[in-house]
Amino acid sequence: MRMTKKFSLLVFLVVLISIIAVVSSQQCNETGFFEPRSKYAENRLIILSSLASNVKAHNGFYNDSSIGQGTDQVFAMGMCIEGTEPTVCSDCLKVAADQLIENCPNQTEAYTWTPHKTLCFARYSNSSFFNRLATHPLYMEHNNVDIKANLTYLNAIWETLTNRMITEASSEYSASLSSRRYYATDVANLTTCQAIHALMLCTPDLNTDDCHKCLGKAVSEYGNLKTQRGIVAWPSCCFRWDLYPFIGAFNLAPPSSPGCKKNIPMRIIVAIVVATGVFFSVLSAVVVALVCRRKKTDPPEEISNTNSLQYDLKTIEAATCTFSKSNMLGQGGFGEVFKGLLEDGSEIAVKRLSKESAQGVEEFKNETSLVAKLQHRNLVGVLGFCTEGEEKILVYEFVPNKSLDQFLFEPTKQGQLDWPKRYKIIVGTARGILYLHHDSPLKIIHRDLKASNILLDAEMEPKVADFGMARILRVDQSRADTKRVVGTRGYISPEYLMHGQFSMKSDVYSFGVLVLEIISGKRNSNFHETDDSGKNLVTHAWKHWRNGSPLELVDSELGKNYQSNEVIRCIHIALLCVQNDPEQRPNSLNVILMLTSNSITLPVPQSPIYEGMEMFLPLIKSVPGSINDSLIDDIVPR
Ligand SMILES: *[C@@H]1O[C@H](CO)[C@@H](O)[C@H](O)[C@H]1NC(C)=O
Ligand SMILES: *[C@@H]1O[C@H](CO)[C@@H](O)[C@H](O)[C@H]1NC(C)=O
Ligand SMILES: *[C@@H]1O[C@H](CO)[C@@H](O)[C@H](O)[C@H]1NC(C)=O
Ligand SMILES: *[C@@H]1O[C@H](CO)[C@@H](O)[C@H](O)[C@H]1NC(C)=O
Ligand SMILES: *[C@@H]1O[C@H](CO)[C@@H](O)[C@H](O)[C@H]1NC(C)=O
Ligand SMILES: CC(=O)N[C@H]1CO[C@H](CO)[C@@H](O)[C@@H]1O
Repeated sequence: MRMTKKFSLLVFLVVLISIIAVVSSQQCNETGFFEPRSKYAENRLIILSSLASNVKAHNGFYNDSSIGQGTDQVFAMGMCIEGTEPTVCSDCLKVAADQLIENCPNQTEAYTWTPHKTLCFARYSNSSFFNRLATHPLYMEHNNVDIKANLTYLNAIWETLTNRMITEASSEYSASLSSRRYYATDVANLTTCQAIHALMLCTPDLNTDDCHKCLGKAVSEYGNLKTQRGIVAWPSCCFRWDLYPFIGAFNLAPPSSPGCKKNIPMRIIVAIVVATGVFFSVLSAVVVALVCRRKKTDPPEEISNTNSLQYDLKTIEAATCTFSKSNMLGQGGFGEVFKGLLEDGSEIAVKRLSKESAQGVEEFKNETSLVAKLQHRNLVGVLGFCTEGEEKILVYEFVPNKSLDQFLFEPTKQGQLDWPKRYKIIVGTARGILYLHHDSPLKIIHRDLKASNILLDAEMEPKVADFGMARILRVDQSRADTKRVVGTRGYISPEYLMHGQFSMKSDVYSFGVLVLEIISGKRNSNFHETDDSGKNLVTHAWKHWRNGSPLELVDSELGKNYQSNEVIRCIHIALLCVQNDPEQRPNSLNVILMLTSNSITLPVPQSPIYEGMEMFLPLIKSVPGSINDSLIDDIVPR
């Protein structure tokens, strides 16, 4: 009984998502426009409104030129992929026609390939286009995530697959059943649990040669980019691929490998809804309200709530190709991080914790469930966990754009960070920290804020990663184990480094360092200025501040393209954050206020230089491991 209810909720969510996630691949021809109340406008509406029922009545393909005369005549075509059920086909064409009417309000010509429960096609024009190859305008869409594979190998697989499919799709032989349909679907294995699924389709009015040409052009248009999913289309043909089977073409057939068990956690679905925007967050609020209401009337559901955060190891292994090297994103402080792809197509990041953590399984589950409740647009979302045998794994939302350090300190990428983007990253990061310190139910001290822990999403919005690890790994919250300082060289506040004392003010210190790095484009940890006796970026910034030349600090990559008062204010705030005395540093709420309101007068910063620091520097320098990312684990304070 309970299973049925849960299942129906899941179905409801899936339906909800398929309704809201209709992606349209339509192109309005910007070469000609008609008048709003013309005869042509009227005829177009008539022909598009009846297209769905006409295609349904004509076995999945229909063309029409019977409406209007002369300059008012409208030519239209509609079709679904081979074998689509008539009602599914007509539903798809309704969506397609609606989108053409809505998105191409006055264009004389347009087409669309609409993936809605199947793939369907609609096109109209004021001149006859039947039997004619048309490769304008182009529609192309792909995600920005590359297929992770050996490139030589991938190119070979891709070429074999697409050539095979073009031949298949454009041959008369594939023209089957009731009418000629140039159609092919195919799969090419990449690894034991990854395969490229692809579809090719031409409109049936073309001849074989034109279909062949059209598909060849679509494949070469996409070129050597190899992203995980995408679509390239023209008015005459369409090429679509994905690492997973997609609706319509593969009818959501069981996945190619038996090891890849289907298991879509509810939270992922909710997460997708949330990620889709403000409108959808309202919807998800409804969903959450539904779930919560159900929980109240149905107490045993509470237990399965923790379970819904739990992933089986099988699912994680399938998603990451059993933690393959090609899926590895990096080595974090607490274990390796992998990119994963779930079967519903959603992307995750998986942190496989090092086995040494002595944490008990129940504690781990409880703490992770608590940390998973922390949700903010400037935090990387925790989706769940997996514990089986020796494994302890955290599952995170996948953030596409890599980490801040990879932009900030890479000569080839620095140019992408103009001042408005850097400013947005500073403010967003501060908001994330404010949430952790003040607004979240747990009041978390991050303890390891640094550029590599700030991830950037597709809009370059920063998301703080790796928070709550002290809780999850059961490190004492109020005082560091005096033998173990967790943190990264260059970002650790003096009192933490020297005495193992940490507080929210140590995070504020790290934030200050981060801001100086964002402004200067230089790392605090391996900062070298030949003419400067100060050993690091903080003292360098302080020196320029005192000399009245703060703008000397600014990354030369920015040239003169920044607002100097905004930059100076940020440097000022950063210097307040790195003051030696933790009491003097602002808290994160003040940091946000100072960043966002110019009417607040900033206090005069005190020196960041810790008297004992100089003598400590040789020791810090001798910390083994990589300069950039090493965790200082075993500095024993004197
Ligand atoms: C179709 O419309 C375009 C502009 O809207 C016009 O230039 C062209 O002459 C029209 N063609 C026909 C056959 O009516
Ligand atoms: C087409 O419609 C858009 C808005 O719907 C309008 O801005 C544009 O001027 C129109 N173009 C012509 C040529 O009528
Ligand atoms: C768009 O316009 C171009 C050039 O006029 C033409 O070749 C093409 O067939 C048109 N596409 C559609 C969808 O009508
Ligand atoms: C990539 O694959 C090709 C062919 O399968 C192989 O010859 C080559 O050594 C591989 N390269 C790497 C870096 O693994
Ligand atoms: C692809 O992989 C699946 C499952 O691993 C296997 O059943 C199938 O035969 C493979 N196909 C090819 C062409 O190797
Ligand atoms: C199925 C169908 O209606 N086919 C027509 C499409 O248009 C061409 C050109 O006008 C006709 O010859 C077909 O009969």
